[in-house]
Amino acid sequence: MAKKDDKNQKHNFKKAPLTPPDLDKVKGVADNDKQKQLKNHKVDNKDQAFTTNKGLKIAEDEFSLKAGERGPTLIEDFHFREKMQHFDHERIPERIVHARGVGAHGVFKCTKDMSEYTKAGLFTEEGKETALFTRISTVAGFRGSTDTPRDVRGFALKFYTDEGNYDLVGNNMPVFIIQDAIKFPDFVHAVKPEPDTEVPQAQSAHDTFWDFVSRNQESAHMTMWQMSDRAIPRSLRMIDGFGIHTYRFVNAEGKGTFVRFQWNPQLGVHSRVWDETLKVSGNDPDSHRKDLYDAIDEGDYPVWDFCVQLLPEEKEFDFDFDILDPTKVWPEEDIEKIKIGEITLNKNVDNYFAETEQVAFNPGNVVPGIDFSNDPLLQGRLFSYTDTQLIRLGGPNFAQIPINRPIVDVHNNQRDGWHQHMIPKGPVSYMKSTIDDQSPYYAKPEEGGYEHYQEKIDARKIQARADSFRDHFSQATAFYKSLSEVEQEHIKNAFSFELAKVKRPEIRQNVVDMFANVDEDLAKEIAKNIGADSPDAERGFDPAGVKPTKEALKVRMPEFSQEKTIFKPDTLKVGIYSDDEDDFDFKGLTKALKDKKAKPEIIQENLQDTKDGVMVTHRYETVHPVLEDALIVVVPEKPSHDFKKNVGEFVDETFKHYKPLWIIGDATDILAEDKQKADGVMVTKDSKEIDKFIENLTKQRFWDRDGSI
Ligand code: HDE
Repeated sequence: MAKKDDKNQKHNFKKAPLTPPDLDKVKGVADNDKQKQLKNHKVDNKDQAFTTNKGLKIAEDEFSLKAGERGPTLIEDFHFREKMQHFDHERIPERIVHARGVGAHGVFKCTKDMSEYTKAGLFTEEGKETALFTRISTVAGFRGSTDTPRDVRGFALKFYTDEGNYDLVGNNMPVFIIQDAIKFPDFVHAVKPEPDTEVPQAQSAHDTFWDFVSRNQESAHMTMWQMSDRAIPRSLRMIDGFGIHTYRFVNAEGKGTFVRFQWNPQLGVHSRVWDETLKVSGNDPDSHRKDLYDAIDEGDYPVWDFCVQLLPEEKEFDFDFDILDPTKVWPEEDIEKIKIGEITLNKNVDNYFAETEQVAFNPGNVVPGIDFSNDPLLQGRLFSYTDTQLIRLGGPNFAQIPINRPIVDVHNNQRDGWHQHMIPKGPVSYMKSTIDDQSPYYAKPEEGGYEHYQEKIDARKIQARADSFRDHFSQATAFYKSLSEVEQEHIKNAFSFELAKVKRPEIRQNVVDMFANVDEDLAKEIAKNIGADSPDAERGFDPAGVKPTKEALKVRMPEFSQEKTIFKPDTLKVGIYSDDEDDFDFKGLTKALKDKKAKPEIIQENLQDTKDGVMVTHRYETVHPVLEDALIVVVPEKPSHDFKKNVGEFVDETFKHYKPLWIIGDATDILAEDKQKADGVMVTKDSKEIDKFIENLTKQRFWDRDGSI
C-alpha cells in the first residue's frame, strides 16, 4: 500500500485550462438513428469511480501489490492481472488489405424516387434519410503506414436502413485490377511488402507488383488509374467513390435492371503532385485522417452526390465490352449518370478502435431491391469478407458489435459462438417449432422478406475466361486519351518513378512492352527514362487476349479528367507566412479568406497571437508548405533572421507545386523577378486584391508555370 503522503502528492497537480480552438464554430447536428442507438454503448468516465471490468471500485492503480515496499510483486493482485492481461490482448489482426483507414458517420438523403427500378426503401422516397457509416482506406499499407502513398482508396459505405444493413464497399477508382476473385490473393501478395524482407511498405514501386501486372494483362486499365493523379488525392473529401461491380436493382414487380453506383464529391476531385505527396508523407503521415476529422469537427461536412447508371437487362450485350467486366467502366457518353441522393459526413467517431477498426463491411449485405450480378469478382467477395471478419473479430457474433448492429431488431435461431451478447430465451433454437408457435416466422416478399433474383442459368461448369472479357487494352487507352496533357505527363512520370525502383531489368522490359499496347508514345517515354529497350507491343501482348476493335478505341471518358474542375475555395488551406514584428492587418486578411470559406493559417516564429489579436496556427518549423493549398507571404519591413531562414523553402515549394502564391510587400529578396510574373503569382503592396487571390485559389494549380517540376 502506498504511503498516505504519496497519495496526497499525486493529486496535487494543477490542471491546465482546456481551450479548444474556435469551439464556437463547431456546429451541432441531430443524431441519426444509428447515433441514437450507439449512445447506449458510450461510456462516460466523468466523475465516476475507477472500477475493474467486473465493477469493483479501485483505490490504488499506481503501485502493484508487493510483499513490502521493496519486495516482490504478488500474483494475488487481481487488478494488476486484469489490467495487464487486457493490455496484452489489445491488438486484433489488422485487415489483410485496407488496413489503414479512417471512419466517419453520416447520412444518406434520397433525392430521387427510384421505385421504378428498385424496391430498396432507402432509394424510393424523396427526402428520406438513412444513417450511414463510412470507412476510407488505403489498400497496401499496414495499419500504421502513411496516409498518402500512391494507392487506391477504399471507400466503404454501411447504410443502416429500415430493412437491415446495406453495405456498398467501393473504391475511388471505377475499375479493378483482376477479373476473377481467385487471383485476389496473388495480387495482394504481389503488391504487399515482399515476403523475404518485408519491404517496401505501402508502395507498389517494387518488383513483385510490376511482375504481377505484366503477367496479368487484365490489370492494364486499373494500373493506368493507379499511375494517374487519382492515386494521390489532396483530401479524402475530394475523391470519388465507385461500387465498381455491376449490381442489380429489382423493383416491386420483380423486374431487374443492371446498375452501377458512384458518388462524386461536391468539392471536386482534387489531387496532389507526386513530389508534394512524398513530402506530405514525411511531414504529416496522418494528414488525410486529420483533414477529414477537422473538417467534420468544424462543421464543414463533406457531401457527395450519389449517382447510378442504369442498364435494362435487354441491353446487356449492346456494348463493345462486357458490362459485367470489373476492369471496364460504363462510359457516361453511352450510359447516363443519374443523381439519386446525397451523402453527408457529419459526425466523427468517438473511439477509433470501437468504431473504425471493428466495423465489418461485406458487399453481401444487401436489402430487398438490390441483388448481385454474375461478375466473377463480386461473387468471390461475397465469400471473402465474412470469412475474414471471423478471424479479425474473433468469431461469428461480430454483427453484435455496436458499430455493426443494424438499427432494426434481429430475430433468428443462431446461438452460441464467441462473445454472444444476446440472451436468447426458451428451449427453441430451430425453425418450425410447435413449442414456440413457429417463431420467428418467415417474412413473405411483400412483407420485406429477401428473395434472390431468379436469373435463369443454362451453362456448363467450366474454369475459363469469357471471350467478352479478353480485351484488356481498349479502355486503358481510352482513359489515357481522355486526360489532359498535364495528367498524361503525370502518368508517364509515375510509371518512370515506379519502374526505376524495380530491380530486375526483365520485369521493367515486360512492363514497357505491355503498355505499348495502351499507348506507344507513353511506353517509349517510360522506356527512355528507365533504360529499357524500345518497347515492342507485339512482344508485350499476351496472345490469350484480344486486340481492341477500332470502335472500342474511339470511346472517350472526359468525365474522368480533372482538367476542367473548378474548385471551390471551401476549406482550402491558405498559409500566411509572416513575422510577429509586423503590424499588418491579419484580422482583415483572415476574415476576407474565411468569408470565402477558405482556411487561413498564420505561420510565424512562435505561437503568440499577432499584434491585432489573431491566433497563430503554426511555427515555421511545425508546418511544411506542402500542407498548404496556397501561400501568402507578408514581407515585413525588417525581416527577422528566422523569417529569412525559412521563407525560401515556403516560396519555392509553393511555386514549384504550381499553387497560388501571393507576396504582399517587397518581393525582391523573396522571389526571382521572372517568377514574380508567372501564372498564379501575385506581388502587391497591400492585401486589397483578395478577390484575385480567391480566383487563383479556385484554379488551384497553374500548370503552365515555368520552372515548376
Ligand atoms: Fe476488398 N477486401 N476484396 N475490394 N475491400 C477487404 O475485407 C476482397 C475488392 C474493399 O474499410 C477485406 O474486411 C476480395 C474490390 C474495401 O473495412 C477482404 C476481392 C473492391 C475494403 C477483401 C476484393 C474492394 C476491402 C479485408 C476480389 C472495390 C475495406 C478486410 C474479389 C469495389 C473495407 C475486410 C473496410 C476489404 C476481399 C476486391 C473494396 C479480405 C477477395 C473490387 C473498401 O475480405
